[in-house]
Amino acid sequence: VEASIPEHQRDAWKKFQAKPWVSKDDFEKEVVRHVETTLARSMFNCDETAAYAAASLAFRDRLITEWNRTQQRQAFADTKRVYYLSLEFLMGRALDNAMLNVGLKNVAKEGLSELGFRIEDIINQEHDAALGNGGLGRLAACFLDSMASLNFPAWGYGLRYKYGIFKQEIVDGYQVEVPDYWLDFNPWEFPRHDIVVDVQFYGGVRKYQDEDGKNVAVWEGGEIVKAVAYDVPIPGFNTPTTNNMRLWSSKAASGEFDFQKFNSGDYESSVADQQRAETISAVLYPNDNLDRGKELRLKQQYFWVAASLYDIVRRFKKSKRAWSEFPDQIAIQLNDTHPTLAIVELQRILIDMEGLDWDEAWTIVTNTNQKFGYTNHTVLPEALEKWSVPLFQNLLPRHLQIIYDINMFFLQSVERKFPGDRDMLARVSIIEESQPKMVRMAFLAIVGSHKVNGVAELHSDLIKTTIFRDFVKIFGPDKFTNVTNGITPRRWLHQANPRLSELIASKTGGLGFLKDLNVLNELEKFADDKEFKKEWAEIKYANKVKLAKYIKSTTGVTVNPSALFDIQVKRIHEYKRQQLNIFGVIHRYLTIKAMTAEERKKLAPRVSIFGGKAAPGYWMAKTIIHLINNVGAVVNKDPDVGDLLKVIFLEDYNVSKAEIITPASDISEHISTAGTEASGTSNMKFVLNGGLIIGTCDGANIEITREIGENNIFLFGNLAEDVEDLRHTHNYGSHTMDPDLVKVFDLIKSDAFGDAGAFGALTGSIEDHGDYYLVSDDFHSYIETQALVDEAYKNQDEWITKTILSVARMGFFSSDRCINEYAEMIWNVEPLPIEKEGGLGKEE
Ligand code: GLG
Repeated sequence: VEASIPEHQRDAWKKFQAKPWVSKDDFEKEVVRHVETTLARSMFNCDETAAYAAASLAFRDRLITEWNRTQQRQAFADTKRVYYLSLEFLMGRALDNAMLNVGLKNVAKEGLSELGFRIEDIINQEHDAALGNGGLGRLAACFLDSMASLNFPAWGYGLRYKYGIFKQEIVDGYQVEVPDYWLDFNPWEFPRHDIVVDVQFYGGVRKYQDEDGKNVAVWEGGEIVKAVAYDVPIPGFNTPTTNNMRLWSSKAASGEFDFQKFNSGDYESSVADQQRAETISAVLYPNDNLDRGKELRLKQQYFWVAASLYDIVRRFKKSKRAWSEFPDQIAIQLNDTHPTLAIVELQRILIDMEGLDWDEAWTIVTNTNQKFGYTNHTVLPEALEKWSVPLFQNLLPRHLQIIYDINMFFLQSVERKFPGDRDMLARVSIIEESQPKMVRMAFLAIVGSHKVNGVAELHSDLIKTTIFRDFVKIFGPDKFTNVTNGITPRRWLHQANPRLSELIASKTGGLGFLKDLNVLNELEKFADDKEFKKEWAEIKYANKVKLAKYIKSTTGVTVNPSALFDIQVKRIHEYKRQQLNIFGVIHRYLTIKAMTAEERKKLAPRVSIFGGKAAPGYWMAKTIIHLINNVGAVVNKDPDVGDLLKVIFLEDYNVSKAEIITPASDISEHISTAGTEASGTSNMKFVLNGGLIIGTCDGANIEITREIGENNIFLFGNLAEDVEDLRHTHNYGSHTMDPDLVKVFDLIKSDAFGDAGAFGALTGSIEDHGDYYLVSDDFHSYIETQALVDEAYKNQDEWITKTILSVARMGFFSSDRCINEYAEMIWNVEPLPIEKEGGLGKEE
């Protein structure tokens, strides 16, 4: 039923249409109204939490007005849309971002101050939306910001996890996980109880021929779970465009279960069913770069994909276009292989529900035009998704059949191209002939997508020469491309580092650089400007003071803001090599201990700061955290060391903490074993905030070097092309340990940092078990390069120049550039122009 108001009654609507507020008085009026009515409180019991709630609601109302207009505009224009499917959106906080993107932060600041609150305190009330693990999820969040800021008609589709990534506590040096129940109060989402999709699981497939002799497959039985939509407005920066992120929440479809199995008189089991349904969207899997193949995870994936595709198809059908036009109207980007089932689901909808024949349907799914694109984020074998065939058969029997058919047609085409090459067929088959058989999701994603991209140049080259080599031969090189990652300068410069943003604005003619980051280039001419450098250095110092205060308040340790701040914050993983960093710290500790008082005076004081979560089941990563904390406990109270070295582990690293940490770095560490980090994105954030990098030739470090110049980065270590040979010598030749690393291990083994037994597996993985991540091979080079950092830092004048030049050359790493590349190369979609007054489209 169309719910539209008839033409002749629309005048009343127009007269009373919501108008976005703009003035300080209107803002205050809205805040007070929300405190008094929505929250049922008053000025006599309005604490910071209530003020945060009311201010957020005031902004939410404003966003939703623009959101509505944007949706109307996009619906009316009816041009091609982008759907970004991601299991993770690591959004962080929304209020500060909303205020800045709509350009009303100052208004809000004054308004809140008149009402008796400091804006910083209000911002700090907000709980992070932490629906992601690390870079993959944060990339999705940056992309949403860019798509809205560039006026692309684009939606994000994800899952509304009740529990986001766990909160990390450090107890006696160990990581302890605490659930993150973040939905207590979330003013940023709009439940759409009218948008509900039935999603089917289990059951069986009945096949028969209809009267016309056509083969029909019916997926029947099993159970139904409901997907309820929750919408989150995504405001663009300095544009009325406000896009949508739609997150699905699972709910039991009571009464619609398979009644044969369902004993309706049994209360206990009816509650169990309820809970089982809600379990689907209950919790984010806390693994980064690791696939565990759990059934519930596959359930999450299908639940989310089925609901999203249903929604996309429904929207398409409203336009009454022919199916053949589907690819002209819709681009779907698969963020990693997690949403690969979308390819199968679309084929299923077309052949089983819409009655198209296989070829017609498969042409729509794949060949015709820009449709599915697949972004690969890793080459690590343990992260490549595979699903066991028996598990698949049980949960999604019809999809498994379709996958087998897709594979059969695919292998036939390979056979035609490479007749008789049986090894090739076995290598590229979507079904791995193992025990049990496995569905290789990346291969399915490649076969069903028209473009496959890596996330930095080296990574995109590596996927073509290693894991997807055969597919380049089969499909040709053009199917594979690169889109180097980027970050949104709105959050990662303007919001996180307001003083730096202001200084840049004052020299480049306003905030234009936030929309065209290449404008930063104009800073080059200030790289030797005394006055400018002084201000630049003052801002860095102030950011370090702020972090030092934070460190003091959370860890109790006093650090000197004049020391060199050396930061490594990211998920804890052996391939990211936090162990290399902490071994380097221990080496520094040994060096200091061996020095005379005179020698110590010449040393540059350093604060080594770590942060990051370990996956709960990743024992080695947890051991690394434990070692870092124990080293800190010893070093930080050693009187011989004093201010020369402090070791800090910051608990519960997340997006809002990154906003404090990133602007305070002098040097940050991006030291993965070459060839393992697909891109990295925090490397970009640190440089954009005036910090330098110590890093390996890996991921985006390589392109950062190319952009900012090799004088402005500290590179070390073996190259990706040599890694395999080195591993081979470790395993089959001799593995000689670096002598300095041996001394470090000796100290650990002397129980200097607590019972050495706790660290045996860690040191053993390097000494005795092949040193897969090349820690010993790179140790010498790492230590030497850290010494170069010490030297360089002593010359503050040159250091500051380096940081200014680096920032000036970072324009390339804006996620706006990424989105434009995706739009042009992969999606074939154009932005929707905004009419000047920001008014409604013709529908008004
Ligand atoms: C991955 C990679 C990172 C990459 C990020 C975004 O490990 O190197 O920067 O995606 O593409 N799993 C990830 O976080």
